Amino acid sequence: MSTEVEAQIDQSLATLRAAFSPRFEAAAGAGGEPALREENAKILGKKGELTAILKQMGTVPGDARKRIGEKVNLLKQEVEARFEALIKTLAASKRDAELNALPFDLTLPGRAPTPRGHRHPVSSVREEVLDIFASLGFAVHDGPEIELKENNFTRLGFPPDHPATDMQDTFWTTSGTLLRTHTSNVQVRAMMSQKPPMAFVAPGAVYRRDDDVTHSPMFHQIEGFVVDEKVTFAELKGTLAEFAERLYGPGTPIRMRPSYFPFVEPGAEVDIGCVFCIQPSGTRRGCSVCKRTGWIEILGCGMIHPVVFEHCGIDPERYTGFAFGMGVERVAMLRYGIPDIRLLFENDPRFLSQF
Ligand code: FA5
Repeated sequence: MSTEVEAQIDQSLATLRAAFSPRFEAAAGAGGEPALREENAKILGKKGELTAILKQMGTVPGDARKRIGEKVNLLKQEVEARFEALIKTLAASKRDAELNALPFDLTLPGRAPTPRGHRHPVSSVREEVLDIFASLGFAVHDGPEIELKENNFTRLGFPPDHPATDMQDTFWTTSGTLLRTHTSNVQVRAMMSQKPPMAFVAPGAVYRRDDDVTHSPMFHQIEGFVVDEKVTFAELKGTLAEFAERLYGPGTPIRMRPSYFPFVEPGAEVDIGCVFCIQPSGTRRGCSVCKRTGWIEILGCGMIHPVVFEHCGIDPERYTGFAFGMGVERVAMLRYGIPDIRLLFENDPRFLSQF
């Protein structure tokens, strides 16, 4: 009886051994991985064929059971190994198919590259100007846009009803503060909070009731100032001449015309040789931009007035200093040949994309 069972089990094992691999291959070929797994479960699963054979083992006597047990285990290992190998083959061929498939349609028309953003011309010019002054030893100083009347006007020597206060036509807030009309407020704040020597540039937005092709109600200035013992007008001129050459090119001349600002004495306006009508010979013909003069004004400057030093707690007997202030939009307009300041604030991509 037991030999009969043993022979029967042997037979079943032999049949299964001959069949499992072709069955796996057929299943994988027809239905891929899911079919292969299903076929595997039919053999090795809880109700699988090999499991059923194992259950018959109980009826086999001791020494035969050991022999058959070994055979069953061996076959189980063969089935598992074949199954794993086929799973790997399927995964590899799936990946090959993915890699070989064209990921895009070569016949589609190309897509134009997305245009890259870039700095606004006012920002580029501001950075350029600050870089030049940084290389000349100036540090950057910040100041507030909402300011006290004292720092914007009084300490700078504007008498209460001075026409300059009117001239600058200020935006006042309801609480009695104002939107600064120039970056000269930073001079005051720096001198009140620290001791000389100092060399600063102060960039920022300023506000005035102005609105035409060369004037905007909000624009940007860069203030520069140096305070130390024995600072001279010659140093002011040398600094600005160096700045003009670096910004507008070698050989760009500057000239200084006497001018009045309450916070400097002497005061001057600085013109640069017109960059639009310069001839190869270096002479300037005169054009509509420079109003036929060959010169364009770029900034105001002067030696800091002793009264300003007094108002800020700095000894005017010991210290002298110079200051200058330029309009960044004005510098940008000259740099890029922009005829109307309002173009700089409209944010029209057709305009901005040209820079
Ligand atoms: C001043 O604002 C002085 N604080 C400059 C200064 C500083 C003088 C230190 C002496 C010592 P002014 O008002 O001229 O000066 O303005 C300076 C520059 O700002 C002008 O040269 C011009 O380029 C620019 N600017 C003036 N008003 C406007 C405006 N409404 N829109 C655009 N730019 C302007």
